[in-house]
Amino acid sequence: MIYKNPVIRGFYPDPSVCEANGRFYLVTSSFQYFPGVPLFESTDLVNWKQIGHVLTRRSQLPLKGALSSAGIFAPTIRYNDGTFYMVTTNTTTGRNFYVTTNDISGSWSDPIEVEQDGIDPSLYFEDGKAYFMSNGSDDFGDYGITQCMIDIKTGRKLTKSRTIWHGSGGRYLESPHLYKIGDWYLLTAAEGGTEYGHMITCARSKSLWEGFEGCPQNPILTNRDLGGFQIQGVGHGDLVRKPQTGEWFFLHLGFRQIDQWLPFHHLGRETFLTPVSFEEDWPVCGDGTCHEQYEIQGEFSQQEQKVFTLKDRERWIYLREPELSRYELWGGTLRLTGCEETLDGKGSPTFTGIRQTDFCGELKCRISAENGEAGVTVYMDEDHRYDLALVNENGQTRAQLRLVIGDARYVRDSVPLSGNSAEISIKMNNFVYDFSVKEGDETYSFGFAHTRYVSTEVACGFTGAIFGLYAQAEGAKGEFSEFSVTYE
Ligand code: 6LW
Repeated sequence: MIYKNPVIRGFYPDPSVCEANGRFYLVTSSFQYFPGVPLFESTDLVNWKQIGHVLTRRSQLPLKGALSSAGIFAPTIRYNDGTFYMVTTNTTTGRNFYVTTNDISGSWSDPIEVEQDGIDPSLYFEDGKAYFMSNGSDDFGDYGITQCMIDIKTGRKLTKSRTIWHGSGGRYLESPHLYKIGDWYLLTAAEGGTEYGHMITCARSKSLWEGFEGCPQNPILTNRDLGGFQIQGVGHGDLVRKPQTGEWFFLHLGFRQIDQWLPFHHLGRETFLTPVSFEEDWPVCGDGTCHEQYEIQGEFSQQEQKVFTLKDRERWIYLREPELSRYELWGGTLRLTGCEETLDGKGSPTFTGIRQTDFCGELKCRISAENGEAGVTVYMDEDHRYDLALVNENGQTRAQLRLVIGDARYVRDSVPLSGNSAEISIKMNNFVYDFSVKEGDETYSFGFAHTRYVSTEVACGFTGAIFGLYAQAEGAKGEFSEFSVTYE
């Protein structure tokens, strides 16, 4: 059957995958958003359903003061002896930690910290022993992929941290994952930075601690030399074998430019699936690049979710440490209560959002506002966003479009509305968002704003566009109903 990439669309970067009881589980990074670490399930590696998040409690996820694109970085998920492990870094506290569960649909433990620095931690289990690796400096000051043995119950280090590989020479050596395949320990990693030079490299050894030799074909996967090609930045991945067919794959990140020739991406880094074969015991990804579609074994059909609503609860996220009493969902209506924090800040404004997962489509929502502002924001970060809102002040309501692009701000108001409720629409394609507000038979068209100015190339960082519903100003009330995002 043929499948299309990406297999998980929208801002779901740094995928890691494990297999347990005939199913696959996948996690991705979540940065300043709460809950943290989206969790997906699949039976065929192509169709992924989000079943929740791993970090769902404040005790697991301190995000106070987390800057945009800080917080939770790349996680790794592993299954060993009946237990799931998810290990990651909270870059805001600077701690590496893991959480565990025996029930993938239940809650996860409180964090167990490991005293090793660096990012992108990973675990490897063998003969009742647990090995912890990350990038960073080891206990001898040597920088690279660094490993120690730990007591998996407590996280305590049982050995010194020791660098086992220095990479193939690319900048930002990260994303280590260790596997035993045949007689070899295979170590995969990412290099080149998570932009256009990104790549997957690997090394192998017969020993866990030394002698790792780089693959002569490194990088084994990269699109850095493909000009005029929409899929870029492929790298940071995790290997998995499909037991049903014996096929191997990388689940890895990549991004889609808004156009083959336009180097901007606003949907964030997404999750791609690339088939892997083994030649002379080295992993080989076809011609070494990631393509838009592949033909693989098995009978399945790829289902893409085209409509998202408030009912897709597992998809909705908040900023940092939300005060959940400000959010009430009744039937199809979400009621938000504003607070003093605004979208301009780095706190927890009243905001709940869902990722933009594709280029073309339309967002619709009925909004009413009281005592302040209630709207929808196309949110990349506090300094790169487009807000379409109803603003209710002194008993009068207007529709307003606010564009925030770094230091440049543009605000446009409609004439006063006759009531305090209206339908908003954001039509989108690869290049622009087109904003309008309708009250009764009257439509106010605000014109369009370019996707490129909320792209990663402009905003920087590691996240992607989120459609956020928000209420702003102390005591402001926003009511949102008939919310949908429909992709073509
Ligand atoms: C992540 C690192 C990376 O920790 O970007 O693409 C960082 N790779 O491995 C943030 O996602």
